[in-house]
Amino acid sequence: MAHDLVIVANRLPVDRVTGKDGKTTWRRSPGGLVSAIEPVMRAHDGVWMGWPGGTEQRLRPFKDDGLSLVPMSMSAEEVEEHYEGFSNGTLWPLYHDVVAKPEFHREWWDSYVKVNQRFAEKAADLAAKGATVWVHDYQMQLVPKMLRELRPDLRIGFYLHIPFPPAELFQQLPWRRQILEGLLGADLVGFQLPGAAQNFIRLVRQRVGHKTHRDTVYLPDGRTVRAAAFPISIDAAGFEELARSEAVTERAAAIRDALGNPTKIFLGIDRLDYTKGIHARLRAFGELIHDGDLSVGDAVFVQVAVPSRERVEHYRNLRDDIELLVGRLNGDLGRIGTPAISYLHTSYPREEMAALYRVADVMVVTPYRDGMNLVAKEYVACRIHDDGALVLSEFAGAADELRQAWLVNPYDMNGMKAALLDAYRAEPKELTKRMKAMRKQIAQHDVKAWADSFMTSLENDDNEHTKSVRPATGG
Ligand code: GDG
Repeated sequence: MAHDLVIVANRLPVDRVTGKDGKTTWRRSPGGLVSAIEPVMRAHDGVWMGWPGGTEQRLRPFKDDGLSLVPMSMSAEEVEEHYEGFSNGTLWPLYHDVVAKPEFHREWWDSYVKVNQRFAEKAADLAAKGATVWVHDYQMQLVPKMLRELRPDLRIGFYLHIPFPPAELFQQLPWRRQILEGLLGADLVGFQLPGAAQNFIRLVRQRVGHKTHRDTVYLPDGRTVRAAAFPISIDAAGFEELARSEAVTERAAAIRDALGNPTKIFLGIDRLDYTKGIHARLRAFGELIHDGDLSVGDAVFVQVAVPSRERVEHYRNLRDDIELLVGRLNGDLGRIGTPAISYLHTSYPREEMAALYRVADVMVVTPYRDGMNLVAKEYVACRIHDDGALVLSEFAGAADELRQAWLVNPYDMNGMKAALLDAYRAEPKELTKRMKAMRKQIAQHDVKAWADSFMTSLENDDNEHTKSVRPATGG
């Protein structure tokens, strides 16, 4: 069946789980992307294609909770080269300020091209005449061009969930021109922040040699491509409702109790990723205790580290580093039954996340670089009593909107310690003033507003020009 809306993403919104009885079922995967796209899918009779995880080859389209899903299989070699390799070993560190050293391997690139081509062919099969195809994220940057070659009748949008780096870093990539040209197959290329869109436009002018003006690229074939910022958000009302529920309220009280009723609870929740600055924030907290500014029992740091990309060596090493630090800090600073840091390497249902957000007096989000960071926004949405402090890295996209947070530079250890202490000591009046302003921002700019604004631009922008422009040069 042909569809009016096709969502192309590396991952499906569900994970395949095998029960104790050997039966396989689908479980909705956590995360912002799923809740962001779901309403758009329902409104447009859409279909979502992506990899369900694993290496099973013969998978059929299916429905889950009313959503039409098309699983795309990947071989073990493709998982290693396309997903773990080029996507997470090359692009992820390169696009996050080279926080870790990106690796460049020609076999990884070949696999990336092959997988993108297969996804483009499938999208071309699924889309009705004149349909809209919305391609997501860094694993799929060649799909727009490949798809346009197969189906020039489609409207194609692309959205990048992670940062887009400045030219000075992007040009390290041996395949920089192919990636830029891949994205230029779209009619609209969306980024989290205006700076990322500007980086892209500048690179297209410099490296591909196309004419650009403000947010628009003028292609020699008469097409235009617009690059603009669409900051992603969360289902703010949904989170608030969950936070207000009796079950979550009770659970929040139980968590505080279990932690020994400290005066203040600090909280970090992150995928275990080297971009998130987990190590630095725990060190800052540990030093505050060591210096005598905070005391164990009075303050506790709950750090939830959600398992992520565990087959990639860098991620395994990171886990070891963090766990070594937690062990050391608890060994040096903790008392029997009262650790300084309560560390959990696990993932939780949404209800537990909401209870943690409700119980946290100081939420600490300190990435070295982050496209947006939905955790920061979820915390704000769950603060139904307009209290609590958010300590937020200025290098998270969310810092553009959440100006009333305690903004920190995660590379500045003393600055981070001062902000943690200031947030810990803040007067209730100050907390309320800041939290109210942030809650207003999140309520007005929720995920529905994000999706509507992207779709409206994609469907209504005029994508033709009559300017005479020279053919592409550059390299
Ligand atoms: C990428 C970009 C951008 C986490 N653990 C659990 C759980 N989560 C949910 C959170 C949140 C989401 O996953 C994480 O989103 P973040 O934005 O914080 O970070 P990334 O995973 O790196 O996301 C990021 C995002 O894409 C969207 O564009 O903001 O910059 O890096 O929603 O709640 N959910 C549940 N259990 C967990 O244990 N249920």
